Amino acid sequence: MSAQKRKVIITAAISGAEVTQEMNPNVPYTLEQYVREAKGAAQAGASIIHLHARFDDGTPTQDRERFRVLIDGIREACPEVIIQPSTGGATGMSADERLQPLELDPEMASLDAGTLNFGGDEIFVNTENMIIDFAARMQKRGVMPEIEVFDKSMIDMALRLHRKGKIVAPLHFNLVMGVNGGITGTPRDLEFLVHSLPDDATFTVSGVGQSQLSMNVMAMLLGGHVRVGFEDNLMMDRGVLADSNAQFVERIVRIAHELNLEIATPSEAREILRIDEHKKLRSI
Ligand code: KMH
Ligand code: ZN
Repeated sequence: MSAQKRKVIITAAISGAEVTQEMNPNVPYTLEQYVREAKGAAQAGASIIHLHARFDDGTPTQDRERFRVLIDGIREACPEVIIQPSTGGATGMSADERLQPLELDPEMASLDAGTLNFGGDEIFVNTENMIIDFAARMQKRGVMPEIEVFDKSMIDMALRLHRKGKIVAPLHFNLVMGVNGGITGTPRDLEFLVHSLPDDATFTVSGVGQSQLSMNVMAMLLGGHVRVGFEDNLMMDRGVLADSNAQFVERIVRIAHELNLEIATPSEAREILRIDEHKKLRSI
């Protein structure tokens, strides 16, 4: 009898808020472009779409109605996929602005677990009270947080808030490696973060720029899940722009199969992450 293979969840972070079409013309801005990117990624094997919204001219926005249009369009093209709006938005946005997509009752949303230098004069602000408030709003709506950490101290912050009952289990982390101002995207640092997580937490790994591929592969070796996409990386190789988010997903699928792993479908991803347990906490 053959042993069951471990399933890897692939998240596609298709747009981000910082990258532009000047950097890679395939970054989506319009509804049509978003649907193209989400559908391609989902067909290639992504079960979660991490979503930042843009207006047609590329301006990042957390506007609820723009999210509604994009989510409806993506859902129509790929009804099964889990859509995970960002509550991080772009640097400089207020908390109220960032919280808007929660009003659409998504299954998941990102929950950033600390403040970070974001390069130059940019600061990505997430005070302790903001984290508590964002988590409470998610819990009230039954939205599962993906806890975004950019450094080890953010894991400690999230676990402290978990012990205080402010962030509830099941816990799922996204370890974002290699952000300018965050922890480096090296094997040593990724191991450090993974070993700092509780045994029953799930985790996915994002690597910025060139570290995307190595961090993704290491994530699979360490028992984690994988995030790819334009938000983190625009290049397939040195000097070679990626054609689509799907291209990154396809590469991970190939490597996962070589590593004797299977790719989780959206419904398997829901089970692995135990999204339902968060849904049940809904109190409004
Ligand atoms: N764009 C960054 C400032 C998230 O999606 O929650 C924040 C970010 C994290 O991308
Ligand atoms: Zn994001």
